[in-house]
Amino acid sequence: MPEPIIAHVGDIQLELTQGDITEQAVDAIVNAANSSLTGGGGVDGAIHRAAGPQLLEATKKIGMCAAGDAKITPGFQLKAKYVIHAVGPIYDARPGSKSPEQLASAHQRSLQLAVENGCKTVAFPAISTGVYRYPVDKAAEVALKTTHQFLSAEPPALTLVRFVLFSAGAFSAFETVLRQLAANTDNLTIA
Ligand code: AR6
Repeated sequence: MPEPIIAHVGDIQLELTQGDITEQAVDAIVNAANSSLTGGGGVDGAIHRAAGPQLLEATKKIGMCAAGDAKITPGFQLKAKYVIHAVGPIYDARPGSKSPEQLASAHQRSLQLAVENGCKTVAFPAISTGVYRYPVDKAAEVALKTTHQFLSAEPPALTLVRFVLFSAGAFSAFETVLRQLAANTDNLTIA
């Protein structure tokens, strides 16, 4: 496993690590859900298995969630206090597709929900880059730019945003984008 990459936006830590999001001891982990919020494969399946059956009961009560939006539940048996269920887009490469806006919005809504619920630390997977086929380099750009903008906009009361990348390929794609972003912005530094 590579060493985590630690960057800062002002006082807020922005981190990349390779690993399993279900094991994260943060206030909220973000799930890459689908709009029915009834569980699925990939990271969604792993989160539901680790949280236990109460999670499905909780998401069923919420009902649908549109692509680009997010909903919050308790984390039940997870170390995380909350799960934020974000729905990313199924990748559409056609010109004028809404995929980038929807992916950005899924991140922004998740960060807003984290702040509204008093979270200080939050972990994201690489939303939409599995079953939903978003190319990971493009998804990394949207995820990191949106997060950087959110953390730069106003003091959002978060102390840590961590991207937990499951594969070496995803970690390396996020690292490349983070280093480019740090080179081109004055309030993002890598330790
Ligand atoms: N920890 C961190 N990342 C993980 C883990 C894990 N335990 N397991 C997989 N990943 P995907 P999507 C990575 O397919 O593309 C589900 O069925 C994985 O390697 O989980 O947004 C939902 O119910 C990939 O990089 O989510 C939806 O129907 C990333 O998580 C649909 O898939 C996202 O892959 C959502 O598709």
